[in-house]
Amino acid sequence: MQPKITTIERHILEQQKRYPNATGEFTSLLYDLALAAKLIARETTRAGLAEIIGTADTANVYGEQQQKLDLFADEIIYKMNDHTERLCAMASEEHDELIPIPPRFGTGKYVLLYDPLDGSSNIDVNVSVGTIFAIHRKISTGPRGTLDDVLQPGRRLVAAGYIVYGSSTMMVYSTGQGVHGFTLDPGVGEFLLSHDDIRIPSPPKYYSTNQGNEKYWTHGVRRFTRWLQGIDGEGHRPLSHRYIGSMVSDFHRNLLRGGVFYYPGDMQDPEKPYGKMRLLFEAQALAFLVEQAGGYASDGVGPVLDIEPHTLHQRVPLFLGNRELVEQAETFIRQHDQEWIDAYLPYRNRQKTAV
Ligand code: P6P
Repeated sequence: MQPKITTIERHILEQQKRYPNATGEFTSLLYDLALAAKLIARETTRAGLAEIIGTADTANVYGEQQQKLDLFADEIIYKMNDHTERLCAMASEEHDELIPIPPRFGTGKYVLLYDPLDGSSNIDVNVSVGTIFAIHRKISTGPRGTLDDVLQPGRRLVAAGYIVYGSSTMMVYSTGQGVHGFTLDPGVGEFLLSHDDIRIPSPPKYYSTNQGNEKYWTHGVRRFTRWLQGIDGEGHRPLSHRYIGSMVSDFHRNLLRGGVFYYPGDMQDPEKPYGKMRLLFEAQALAFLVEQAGGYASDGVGPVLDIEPHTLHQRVPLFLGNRELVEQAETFIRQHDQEWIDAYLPYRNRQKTAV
């Protein structure tokens, strides 16, 4: 007997029925993201053939060379949402500033934050990449969105998700009712439910981190890594190391098999103890998802979802995965890394600024 076939559109509609006063705006916003995902998937799978491969002659706010596909994905998501009157503003990892809704269009009650193509430096070597998105409710009182609508803690997110463009294209999202995964059937161009109500499994199997940075790591992070490897006796059952260099892919594998992804802060430059990950465009969305799946996300000090953002491109150290693993990281850091904590807290607790 054929299992029930559920498209992402039907699943989103069924989720909406749980919110009696939902107006459908939110549902349509998720539809539009699914459509954007299909358009981006089409380009990423032909990147090797199209003129779209390779680097653009621009860099983003982090000084990172932008890939042509970064800009393509960014444009697709923007054009899909700039006129729908569901958003009051957007924010993208590829844009220095808040992205306003063009004055000729009305605005809505949500704000969309997104990393259009995470891990895009892997495109040219055919390694899977992903899109990350997060949706907050508008909280500012004026007609147009402001930074206040974007600089909200992850605990207030109404939805988050990612698309992973891998051996198959999958869209994984949550509206706070569990985490659900859909696989794109390219034959019909539909995302079909393939992973209903994902829960991060235990015991975990993998740890994912760039061990090339070990020389910069704090003592507590080194202890945590040896613990994961089962070294020094009292360690955890040894986990296997898997690191793709594309966080969405590493996160997706660990979500389905159990494990931890971490990109810690370090003291290589005591002025920059905050690591590499972006709080608003990467960490909040994945933290929301992993907690919805029974896991936990920390910056090494406490929950990522409780961090009060102060700037649009704020960085954050990130430990993401099975709760028992992430909490162990916090314990080792608390025991051994007071110097790093003292260097990081002033950045973490900085007051909001315009940029
Ligand atoms: P590194 C990609 O640029 C990214 O933001 C994540 O997707 C990935 O996990 C990480 O950076 C890779 O960084 O320093 O290990 O190359």
